[in-house]
Amino acid sequence: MKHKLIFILLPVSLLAQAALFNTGFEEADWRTLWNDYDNNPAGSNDLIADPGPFNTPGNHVMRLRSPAGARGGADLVKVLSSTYTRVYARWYQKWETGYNFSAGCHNGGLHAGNRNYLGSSDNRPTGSDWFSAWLEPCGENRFHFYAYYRGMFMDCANPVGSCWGDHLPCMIGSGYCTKPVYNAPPMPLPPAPVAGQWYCIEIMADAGVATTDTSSVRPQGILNFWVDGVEYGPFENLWLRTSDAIKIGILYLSLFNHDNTHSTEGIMVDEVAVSTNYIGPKAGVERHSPELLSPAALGGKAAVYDLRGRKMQSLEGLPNGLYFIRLPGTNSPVTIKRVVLK
Ligand SMILES: [Ca+2]
Repeated sequence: MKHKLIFILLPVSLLAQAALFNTGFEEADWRTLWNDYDNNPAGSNDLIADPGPFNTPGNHVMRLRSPAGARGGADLVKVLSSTYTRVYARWYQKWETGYNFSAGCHNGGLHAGNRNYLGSSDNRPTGSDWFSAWLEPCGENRFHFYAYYRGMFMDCANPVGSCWGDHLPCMIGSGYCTKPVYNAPPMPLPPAPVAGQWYCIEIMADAGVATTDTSSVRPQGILNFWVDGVEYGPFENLWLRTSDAIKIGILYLSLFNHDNTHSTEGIMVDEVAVSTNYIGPKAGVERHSPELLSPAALGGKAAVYDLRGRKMQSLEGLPNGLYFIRLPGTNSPVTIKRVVLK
């Protein structure tokens, strides 16, 4: 007997959220919401009509495209009204159909410290200047953090030699992935995005303890991320800062390409939210790939309950009906309604 599984995400973000920023790009004066020095010119930043992640008639999204035939990028910079030790940012992102994933690239994320360090590379932050955590598929195919911070260790020969950001999780081999604790966990691997499909991306950065001496003080910085409500971290005890003054204050949505090999097609973003609490996918019915949420992909991390709240021993062999899968999350586990059709 063939079983069909349908997964539906329920609106369960019930925790009070300290919203710091929200936009669905439906504001006519959208440019005034952002703080880019270049004021987001047409051609790189275009508000376009697109049904978006929820197939909504009349919806608008922001399209970011790199300048044709050249190194460069397009971005959106939001300077929050204050700075914070822990920040969550959630947005929906789609790589346009035709996007060339093999071109060298970077995407964006959260930034702490002076905004003029945005996009910096080649040098280790001192810990009293800045740190950043971008979520991207670049160089790995699968989603991972690309992070610059005081304690970065993977490919940083400073003060003599080049210095590049850490990959978390690290999936590009033992030459780069030098600390097993931060290497790809056995289950589940983050997905590899494909063009033409919307992804719900959420990242969290916690600046941790400011210290100059990690031999006596645990730095306790944390990075974590979720794709379509599934958690792929956390990455803990990172040494992100040496000064309490370095806190998270900027959302940076970005497409950057290293050279002229990139496609005309770029990325689209929509439904952006920033909070001091876990946000989760936008409330409503969403499609999830059965593959992403299969029992095998979930490993032992999910708990299954029936409609009366009774915990089930296994996903296998359940009779036809509705079940809830509780996924592990830092603050607000996502609940998935699973429909078993036989
Ligand atoms: Ca929109």
